[in-house]
Amino acid sequence: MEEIFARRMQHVRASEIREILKVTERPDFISLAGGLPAPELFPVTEIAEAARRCFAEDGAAALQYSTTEGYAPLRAAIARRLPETTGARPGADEILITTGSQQGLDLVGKVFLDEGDVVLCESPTYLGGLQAFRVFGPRFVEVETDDEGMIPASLERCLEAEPRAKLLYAIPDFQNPAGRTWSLARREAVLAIVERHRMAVIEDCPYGELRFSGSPLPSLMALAGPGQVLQLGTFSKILCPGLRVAWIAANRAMIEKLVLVKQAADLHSPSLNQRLVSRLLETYDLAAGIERMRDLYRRRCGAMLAALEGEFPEGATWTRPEGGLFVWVTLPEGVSARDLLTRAIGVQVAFVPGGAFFPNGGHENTLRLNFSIMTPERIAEGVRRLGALLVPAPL
Ligand code: N5F
Repeated sequence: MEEIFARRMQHVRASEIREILKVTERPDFISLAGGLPAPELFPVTEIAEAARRCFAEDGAAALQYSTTEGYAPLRAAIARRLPETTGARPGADEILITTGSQQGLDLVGKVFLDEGDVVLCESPTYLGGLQAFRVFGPRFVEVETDDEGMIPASLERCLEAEPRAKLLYAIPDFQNPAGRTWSLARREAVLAIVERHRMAVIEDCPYGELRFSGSPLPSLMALAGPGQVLQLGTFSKILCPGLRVAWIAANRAMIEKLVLVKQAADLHSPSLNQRLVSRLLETYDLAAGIERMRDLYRRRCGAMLAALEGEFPEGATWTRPEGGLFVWVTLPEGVSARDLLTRAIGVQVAFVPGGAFFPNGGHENTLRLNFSIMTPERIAEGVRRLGALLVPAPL
């Protein structure tokens, strides 16, 4: 049977996050794995009320097929919000509604990538981005990163070796998985390099609004010349992920291409969900909801950092995020995070081994810890159990 599958399926692997999620659904489990937003902050009553208004005011239209570009009032509302949230200033016709940013990544891959094309990415980078692009058979070239973000000298070296690279995939705010944020100087330096090449920057911004310390920075799209950056945004982490409402902001020429592949993918994102989010934005104070998330995640991140300080062995290091959902841990050389996960599951704790976030392998001594979904007590207990697996008998 294998021979009837497309060759591209050889590149495709299951997401380790999705696989681990299956285990962590058990209620007694301490999950430091998936980047799930805290469900206690989903505005369930307000969403129910917005749904009621959709049916009362729009009736059958909320259940009908609709345009691929997306529900016009929602596109306009997103275009109005972006100058405040990322500093980007697209028009409403430069917004395409997608079914999650995950679909945005798939559409970008379809529009830009032929087999063998080069994608430059941060090392490490979001494994769902790798999964979406991998189907199209690109080569991933990893650009080195440090606590200030992508390292310009490393990007220069990569572009000297691969001058025809097509895409630069970047998550400048509270990166997944490393939790790091690019400094303003790095944003400017990277854009200055990219401007000299015919390539597009894919700026993936699901976490930008979840800053709980430090000062906000302009996005790459806000700083770049016209047409250089496509920015992906989503309601998943600032409202709730289950509605699967997200967007791509890009110039008209790019949006037109993305619309063509979205037509083939799903015709349009769910009409009801788009109208629901649009109604919600008219009545619900989203900014206040995001403020509550920031407060909660600040406390949870603090609990995780304090627990790591107390429980993890000498030689382990970790990042100190100013926002987002993740802390990135580097264990001493030679310690395998995958082996640690096998033992951690035995004591009811899960995380994502870091190796999955490096497209070309290696870095098996790293791990991603999520702090958004568990209470501070359970975070502390989870980190304590992991520390106990590491301390007395190092792997
Ligand atoms: O599709 P959407 O808008 O919900 O978000 C996808 C997405 C896109 N880009 C980045 C950088 C992301 O971090 C995400 C979502 N990441 C979560 C994570 O844990 O890494 C997804 C967890 C849920 C899952 O895979 O089931």
